[in-house]
Amino acid sequence: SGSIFTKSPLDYEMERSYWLVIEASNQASRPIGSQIEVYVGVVNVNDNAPITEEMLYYASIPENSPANTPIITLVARDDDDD
Ligand SMILES: [Ca+2]
Ligand SMILES: [Ca+2]
Ligand SMILES: [Ca+2]
Repeated sequence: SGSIFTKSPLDYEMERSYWLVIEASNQASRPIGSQIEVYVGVVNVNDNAPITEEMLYYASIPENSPANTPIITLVARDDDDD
């Protein structure tokens, strides 16, 4: 038996999956072994904050403005794929 561990943190945005070739053999003087492939999928987590063009936005709106009055439009990019 054996277990597979990560050597370092994985990054979904860099590599989404791995095909590993696992080889096992006995300890005979003439070892007999075989291989199997293992698919490892990396699950995306929300590890990137959104990036906007400005660090800070100021907006103003007249009091008593009706509901659904647009206040500000900004564009953000997020390095988390999907
Ligand atoms: Ca990442
Ligand atoms: Ca994110
Ligand atoms: Ca991510």
